[in-house]
Amino acid sequence: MPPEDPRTNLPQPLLVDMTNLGMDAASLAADIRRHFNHTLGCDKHSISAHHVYHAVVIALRDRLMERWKNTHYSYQQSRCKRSYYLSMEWLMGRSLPNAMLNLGVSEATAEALQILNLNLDDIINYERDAGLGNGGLGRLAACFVDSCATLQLPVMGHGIRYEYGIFRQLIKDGNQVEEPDHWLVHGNPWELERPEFKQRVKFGGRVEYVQNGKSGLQVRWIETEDVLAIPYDLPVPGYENGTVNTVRLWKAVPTEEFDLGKFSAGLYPEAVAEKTNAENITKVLYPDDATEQGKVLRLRQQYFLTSAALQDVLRRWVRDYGEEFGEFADRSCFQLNDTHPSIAVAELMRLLMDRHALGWDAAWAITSNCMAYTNHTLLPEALEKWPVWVFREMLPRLLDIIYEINARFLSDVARRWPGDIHRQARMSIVEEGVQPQIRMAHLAIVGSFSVNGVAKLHTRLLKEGIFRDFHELWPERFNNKTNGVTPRRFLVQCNKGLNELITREIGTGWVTDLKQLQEIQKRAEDPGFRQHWLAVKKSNKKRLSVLVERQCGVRFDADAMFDVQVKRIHEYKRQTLNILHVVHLYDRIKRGDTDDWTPRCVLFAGKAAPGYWMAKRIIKFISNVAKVINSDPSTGDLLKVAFLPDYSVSAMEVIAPGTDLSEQISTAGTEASGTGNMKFMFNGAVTIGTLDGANIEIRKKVGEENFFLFGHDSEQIGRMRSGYNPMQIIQEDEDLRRVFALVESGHFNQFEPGHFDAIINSIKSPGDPWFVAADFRSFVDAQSRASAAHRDPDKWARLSIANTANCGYFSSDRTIRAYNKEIWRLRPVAPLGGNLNPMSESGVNRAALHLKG
Ligand code: 26V
Repeated sequence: MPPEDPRTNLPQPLLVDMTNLGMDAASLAADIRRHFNHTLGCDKHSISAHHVYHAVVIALRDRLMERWKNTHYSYQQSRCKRSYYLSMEWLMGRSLPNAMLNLGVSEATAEALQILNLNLDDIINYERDAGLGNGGLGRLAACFVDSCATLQLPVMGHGIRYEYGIFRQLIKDGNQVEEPDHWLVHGNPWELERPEFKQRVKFGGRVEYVQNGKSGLQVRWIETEDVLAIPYDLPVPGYENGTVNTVRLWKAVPTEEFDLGKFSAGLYPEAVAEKTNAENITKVLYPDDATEQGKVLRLRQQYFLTSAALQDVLRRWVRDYGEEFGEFADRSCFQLNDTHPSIAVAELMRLLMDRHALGWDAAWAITSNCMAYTNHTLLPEALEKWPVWVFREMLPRLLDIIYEINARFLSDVARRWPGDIHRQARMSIVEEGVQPQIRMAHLAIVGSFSVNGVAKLHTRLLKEGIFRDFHELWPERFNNKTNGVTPRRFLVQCNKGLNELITREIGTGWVTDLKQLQEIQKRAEDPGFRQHWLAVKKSNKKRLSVLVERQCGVRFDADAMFDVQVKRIHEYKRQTLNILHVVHLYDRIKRGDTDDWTPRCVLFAGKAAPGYWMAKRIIKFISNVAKVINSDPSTGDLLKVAFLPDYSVSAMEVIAPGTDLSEQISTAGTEASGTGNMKFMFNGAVTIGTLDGANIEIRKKVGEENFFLFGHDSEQIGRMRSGYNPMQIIQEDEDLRRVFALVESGHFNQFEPGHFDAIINSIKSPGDPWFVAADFRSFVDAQSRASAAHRDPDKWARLSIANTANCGYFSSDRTIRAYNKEIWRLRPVAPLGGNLNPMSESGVNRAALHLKG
């Protein structure tokens, strides 16, 4: 166990008189050398990439540390309102290039490494991604905290310090093979363990109600099996503004009693087994974002995170404000990233009542005024429900509270719609049935003052669809916050060429005020600028080709059109539609229909949930099609296909800059927002897409002439659900008929008969929920418009420039300003001591200048 907190006895001289560390190359080089030799104790025999990387990180971390403390002190001193972003997933990616950029020392660090004769790229590439998430929802959290720090908002993230992040994907014989991602094995120099802030989280046991003379009913949750939560803090630097916020990740460890009781009773193996039990809670990230499986361990993880986070917040509250909670809801807000942490509604009630002695009404007034819920999916199979019996065994006190919340809520519903028992059953937090279940989304909505979707269409569909009853009851609660992504990582950092070109033209203001990119729209008329633009794209395509060749052994020619679909593999995202188009192009080559051909390199990447059989079969299908096409000499340079293994945040940082055509082709009404679509747009890729999620808003901003639209819209899809006849569509479309004939002939699975029947049958089924056949024709037509446009480099340059020029709205800075204005209502707080960076405008915080926007 970590030793007890020694803070109270710290001598003053230890803390004060810190001189600020130099931000120039010489100071950095000296510190890297010192850390290498002294802190890490390396000598000429022990030189390794590992130690070099660590020495560089520690040198930068020192500089973050000063700013981290200043930020923390300024928040504390100003007694400002704070928000907490509770998320089961944090896809942070790499921290080194981000820290260099946001500290304003990218060039100085590069120079320092030159002085030391070290290679910057090698050091950057040495870092493993922090892959503590599945996809969009986890990366969104990471983009959001980047923007919060850049806007100097007092927002803290809470999550789980999984020992194993998202699995590593290998492709063997065309199939996905999963390997554990033991990302912490060599330590994580970015994290700071804070044992002094540990919390105790209870599980199991039973609830005892005792009549207590003066204070009424006293509740005791007893005979529990407790687990300790130890926080590990990650620094989140704002862009060149001196602010460093925190993402606090919790690790589960056994309590002392666990060990002592059983050890001293001679039950050594039992004691060790229980220890493992506790540690299992934060062992591994669930890699499934497709279906709710009701796994007991996952609920344990959710409660562990939520309880640790809330107790941590209340601990600080009591330290700063005492046992007085009158202003708690005015000074705290919890943003729930999907329903995963929505047990927070019941847990805050429990803590306020059982631990801080508030009555129900007071506790409810607080809870329901500081919780805010974001929904990220419309797919019914992903909506979380937990069997009541699981709750009763694992969290009996929480179940009691949920029942009470529900009883009070249902009487409100009955008052509003007397006698409408069907509505009551529909809205109830408890779904009745053979196996009653707790509907987490209903708990989240009932307990929150704000419910938001993540793109305009998504929010409208929530209000009209799955949450319709709730919207009728509380229309004012519902709001939209269209997603955004951080331009620091997904443009400045990942696309040096474009960053330099843009900055040469319009200065640096766009980095924190992305709408300024509008300025480059005019430059599209300048042939020199267009040339330059295309040259940057080409060099990024070459970088991507190197990655593809190394990983897949497929040669992509940078003169071809790079057509890219990277995202989780899911039927609704329709990688199948894309591969059918590839088969159609191949069929055209085989029948000699290649006049006015645009050479294409089609890239796929993405992980399938390990238990999602169909998604894995889709990977196999893509791989087989790729193999046949790439090895057929008649395709030559006209068509190449590759499936890049192990898609990740860092991979996207190479992929997006090298992409011409961005595939955003989900069935309309299924993709809540999408955020990959925005990363591609930043980097001058042109979208081919449906009217789904944020695509609709992207198209509106960039203009319809700069977007390749296809497919049925969500209303048409809704109407098609009855009487859908894909067989007829296939019969009547010669191209599609030929594609099916080729696939069904076994051309792509000569030695694996029947391998793709499930995929074929699903597309041919009148029950196909994703309407692949229905959108094929218009997809092919849109693709040939894209091909034609790409054959004209001038035209393509204009399309590409227009996309970057109009991407400003999709900065997560804009999204976070909206969350803050309409939900959190935080005041920005600059750190004590200002920016500390002599290289940038001294002490002036640039982001704050744009805050009004
Ligand atoms: C869902 C589930 C459901 C079953 C239980 C386990 C589990 C774990 C993760 C998820 C995440 C699915 C939700 C998600 O990632 N949604 C994506 O959120 C993005 C950010 O808002 C959005 O851009 C994507 O369109 C949406 O699919």
